[in-house]
Amino acid sequence: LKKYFSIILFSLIFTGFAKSENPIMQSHFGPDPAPMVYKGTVYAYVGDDIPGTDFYYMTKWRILSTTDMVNWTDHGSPISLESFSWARDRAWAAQCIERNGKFYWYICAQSTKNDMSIGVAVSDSPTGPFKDAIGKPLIANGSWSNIDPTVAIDDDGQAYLYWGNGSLFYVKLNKDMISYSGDIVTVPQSVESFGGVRGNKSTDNPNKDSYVEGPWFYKRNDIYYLMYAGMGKGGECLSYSTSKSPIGPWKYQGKIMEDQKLNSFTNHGGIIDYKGNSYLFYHSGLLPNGGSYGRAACVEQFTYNPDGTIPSVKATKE
Ligand code: FUB
Repeated sequence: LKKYFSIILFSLIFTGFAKSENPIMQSHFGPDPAPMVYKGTVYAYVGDDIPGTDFYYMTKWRILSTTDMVNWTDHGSPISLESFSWARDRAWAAQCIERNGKFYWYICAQSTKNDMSIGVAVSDSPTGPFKDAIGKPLIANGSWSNIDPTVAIDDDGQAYLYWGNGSLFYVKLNKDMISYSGDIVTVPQSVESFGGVRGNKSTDNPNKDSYVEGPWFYKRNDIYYLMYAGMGKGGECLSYSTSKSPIGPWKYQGKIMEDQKLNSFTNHGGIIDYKGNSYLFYHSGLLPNGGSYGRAACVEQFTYNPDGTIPSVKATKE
């Protein structure tokens, strides 16, 4: 009996009570975390901030993984700007998704044509090797708004790619995940859908919020969610809207994570369910030498309210 008691106590201490340390990777900066659950493992696709820079001059992306939300394995940097012949700078936020055994990693970068474009790399494994799937951008139209792709596949097999800074866009991806059909749609923004309209001074903005960037699109229990970076008092907060349809109309639901002065102007998040729990990923500038251009991925566990709304989540600093 004593032996079993010790085993249970040991398990509780090292699993039940164990908590991920924030940031989840301490050896490198890794902002804009995009979690993906695949076959019992959580993968976090992140960027790579360069200490000492004064802008988001990033050159590569990294992958981490875990099976217990505590111990993270660093899989290094399987793709960089060099992986895309059309990319020249600003290796910004990205997200990976699996379809039919292939992994599609949607990235954005400044292109040689001097705009922000969205590309896609493909692999047979969640950790690579990845290669540019089409040899050119998937979304490119001379705009600087084409950043922060987020992707999800609906129950009927239709995949949607959302993205955008300031404006929010989506397209319906084809089954091959590397092309799309139909026009790029600009999502209408209003107080009802996103809490406010950025830059529109004539708009009443009772929630002091608005869509800025960093969308995270997913479906859970028949509710479609769009989490995104909204504008807080001195930096970005994480806000969200919901819909009964993958293409809206969206209903503003409030802030998930306030602008908590995490030593970073931006915030950028992702949400997953894993082993019966729900997790919010975000980033902070709290690593030594960190800041707005030295950000690292963090995670908090949370519980959805019974009606599917998301409670306010506080960032923990360790
Ligand atoms: O990491 C570069 C940019 O900062 C991202 O694309 C934005 O979402 C913001 O986090």
